[in-house]
Amino acid sequence: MKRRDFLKGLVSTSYVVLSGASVLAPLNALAAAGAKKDDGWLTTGSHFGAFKMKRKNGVIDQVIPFDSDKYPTDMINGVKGLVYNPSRVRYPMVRLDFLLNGHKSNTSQRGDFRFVRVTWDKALHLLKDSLDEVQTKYGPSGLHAGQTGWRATGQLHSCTSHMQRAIGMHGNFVKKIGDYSTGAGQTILPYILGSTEVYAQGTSWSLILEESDTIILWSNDPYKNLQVGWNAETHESYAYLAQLKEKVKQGKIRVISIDPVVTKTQKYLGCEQLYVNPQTDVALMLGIAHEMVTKNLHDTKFIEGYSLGFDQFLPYLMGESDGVAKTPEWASEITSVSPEIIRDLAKVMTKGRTQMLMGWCIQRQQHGEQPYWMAAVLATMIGQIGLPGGGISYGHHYSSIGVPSSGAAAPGAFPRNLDEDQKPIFDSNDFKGASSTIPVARWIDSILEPGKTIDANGSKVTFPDIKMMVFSGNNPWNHHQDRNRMKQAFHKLECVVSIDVNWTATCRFSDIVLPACTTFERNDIDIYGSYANRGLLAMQKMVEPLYESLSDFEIFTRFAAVLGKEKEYTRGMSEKDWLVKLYNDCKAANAGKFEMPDFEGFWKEGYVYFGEGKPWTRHADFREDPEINPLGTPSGLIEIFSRKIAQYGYDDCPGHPTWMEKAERSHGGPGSNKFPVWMQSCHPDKRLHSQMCESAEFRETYAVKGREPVYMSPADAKQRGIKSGDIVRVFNDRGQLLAGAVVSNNYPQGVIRIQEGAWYGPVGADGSKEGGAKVGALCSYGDPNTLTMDIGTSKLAQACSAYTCLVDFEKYKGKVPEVSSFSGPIETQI
Ligand SMILES: Nc1nc2c(c(=O)[nH]1)N[C@H]1C(S)=C(S)[C@@H](COP(=O)(O)OP(=O)(O)OC[C@H]3O[C@@H](n4cnc5c(=O)[nH]c(N)nc54)[C@H](O)[C@@H]3O)O[C@H]1N2
Ligand SMILES: Nc1nc2c(c(=O)[nH]1)N[C@H]1C(S)=C(S)[C@@H](COP(=O)(O)OP(=O)(O)OC[C@H]3O[C@@H](n4cnc5c(=O)[nH]c(N)nc54)[C@H](O)[C@@H]3O)O[C@H]1N2
Ligand SMILES: [Mo]
Repeated sequence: MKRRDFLKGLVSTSYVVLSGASVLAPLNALAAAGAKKDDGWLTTGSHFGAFKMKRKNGVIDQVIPFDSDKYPTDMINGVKGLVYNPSRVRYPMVRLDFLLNGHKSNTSQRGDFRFVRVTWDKALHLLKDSLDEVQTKYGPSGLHAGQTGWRATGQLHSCTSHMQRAIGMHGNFVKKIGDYSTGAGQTILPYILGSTEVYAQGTSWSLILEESDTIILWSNDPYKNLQVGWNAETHESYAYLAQLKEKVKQGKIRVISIDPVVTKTQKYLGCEQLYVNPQTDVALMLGIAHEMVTKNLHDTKFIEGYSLGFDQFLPYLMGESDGVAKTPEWASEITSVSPEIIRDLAKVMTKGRTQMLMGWCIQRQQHGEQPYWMAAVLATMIGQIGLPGGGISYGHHYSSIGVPSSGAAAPGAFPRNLDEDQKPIFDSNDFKGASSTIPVARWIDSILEPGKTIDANGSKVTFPDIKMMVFSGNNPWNHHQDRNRMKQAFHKLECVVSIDVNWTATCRFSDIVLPACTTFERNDIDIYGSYANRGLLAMQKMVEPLYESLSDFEIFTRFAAVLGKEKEYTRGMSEKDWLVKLYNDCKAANAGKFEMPDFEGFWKEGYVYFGEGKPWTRHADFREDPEINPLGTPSGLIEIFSRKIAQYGYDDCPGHPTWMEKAERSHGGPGSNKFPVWMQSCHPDKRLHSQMCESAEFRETYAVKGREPVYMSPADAKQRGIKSGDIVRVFNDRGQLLAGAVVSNNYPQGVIRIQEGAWYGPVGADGSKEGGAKVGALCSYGDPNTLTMDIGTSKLAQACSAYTCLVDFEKYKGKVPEVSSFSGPIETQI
């Protein structure tokens, strides 16, 4: 991207994606009342990219990508629907029985949709009263406000930070460690490769394109997943994928996608597809490794010079320690990949330069640590770690990893924690013997089994007795597993608070709901290009906050005022003051290196551009000299055997990578007699998790009869008398949902996909919204987490295992209930 092209991005109006029309009438009027005069194009950033927007009659009318964005995502067509949609939270609201009975309310009514409108003042005082009650009765272990998620971009308004700083001014609370994305990977890889790897900058795409002979996409769909980024995406990675497509066509690079399903990337690149039985990749990798050793294809010099513990792993691989040689034949039985193909893979991967690109999905399953560890062992045996276009990456599908970083200093953010000299009102750190930090995906366990002690990453975690939860910028009734189990846990909570833009299921299962405005209704600044850090974007307010919604900054400034701590919270600075400060601090940090205009100049232009970074090879320094540049592992080397992990003595995560059977596995594995189908709940093509599901018109572009699609093979469909467009009931012993069938050759028999982020919309047996509160309710829209299993990956990471999940499905013959997900609460008067 040249500077000239980038500049053009801000003046062109040629690429009109959307025109006005079809917003809700009352919303229209309100927006118009609040909006300023119509002016020209404004700029903004979002997870979906950098846009320009234009208003008409006070309403956002056109949304177009920056000209420099040559690969804008389709999701730009859903952006207006993020602002104007029927699910918006319009006013502060309180659950009916909570308003009547407070902490003694009937919590089994939670989720029955009945809410009462209250004033902001009332809502914020209720929040304070609840916090007072919990801190007084239970102390900080009674409060969990530590979940995080994909809040809107923006360095100032990052909403979870606002919530945590403000709640922290009242008292301490339980926090989380890790995340749902890479929970197993980020825990195991520091032992193996010395860093989390998953969030590290990777070898530049340009070098991969120049040097690689073979690229293995392992459980990896970058063409789908690079549409969004942690910050505003430039979508430059797509230019590299386009070059890769060309090289595949010319036969210059061989790309193999190892995946149970045909991915969007595989179709785009026109590359090879290798089917593997779900959850069996470790067996496949072991089979490949066995063949490498048998044929002496592995790089013994690299193994000796750069790694530790191959000799402790070898007896397991060859079957001397457990009597089972991990031969291609053995692997074939488990994986359904033929021994010939496994042998060929061993040859192909050790001939020429091979770049392994791992996706994250295979570590979101039981024993999810193992495929990442074993993949690192394979890469070590190939011996190309630290070479351009060789070795292993765990992140090229994510947030522009592989696009060189500009090297500029990024702007700071609004502080999440208290300032050093600040103290909370309830200044206690007494967690009553329980842990103050718990693995991110184990919070429902904690609510259900307070006081229980579990193993986690070499330590013990004792579950706190959580009585109150506060959520902002994440949607746990999207992201967590097993809805019916969640309901049971929520019955035990005295108070649940949600600050969100929309009536998500999390809001509907809360007691106090506070309306936040969208990112398009406030001013902010964003990093342009996530890892590439190409520049800074002005996020210019498009319209005033709709209804009674407020920015998160404003919500928690008001709450801090209720605590008598407004000045402490804001440091006496307004939104504008903060933006200027964040900008000027960044300008000072870049002085002499990257030129930045003054704030006013930046705001007028809408962006600052830092330019391109230099191509770079991951682990090159380690390869050059492992003594001077050791890895962050205990030995400084790649640890094929980890003494530290072995010393933990975990049965589900021993000292070297190991194939272990799963609690549930399709294709002949445990549980497949009863529920023969593996459900994968991959990341959505046309959403960011649950975000944009609310965008009603856009949702209709992929929904089937108003339901979330369930993708299935022709064979499975035929066997059950199902055709595309039918409404299907998907079920197991944990739950049931309705979804709309899409029959597709991309799916093999025994595998279905329902994308995560489909809004949970439970209804009772009579089809009523109220009935949705009950355990066992039917999800009317198709949230896959109605069916997933809520167990930790292992005693090491205790991470999310959503992909260890078997189901069955049938054509739905009952009366089809209305979808309850999107219409908000049942407004009730008292
Ligand atoms: N079955 C299954 N489950 C999964 C996964 C899977 O693959 N399968 N993936 C997991 C992964 S990797 C992840 S990252 C998680 C994602 O889980 P989450 O991060 O919880 O998902 P989001 O839907 O992005 O939730 C963000 C919420 O923040 C709200 N929000 C956005 N902007 C603002 C704002 O400015 N202010 C406020 N107050 N709120 C705002 C949105 O409306 C939305 O409700 O899901 C996990 N769950
Ligand atoms: N469009 C879009 N992009 C996103 C997101 C989004 O919500 N929408 N979310 C972002 C976030 S937070 C994250 S964490 C990443 C997620 O990144 P990933 O977790 O890598 O993404 P997925 O697309 O869920 O899964 C990738 C592939 O893994 C395959 N797979 C699943 N199980 C197995 C298995 O057992 N073996 C093998 N070999 N393959 C398997 C799936 O079929 C799929 O093709 O995506 C990011 N990008
Ligand atoms: Mo994620």
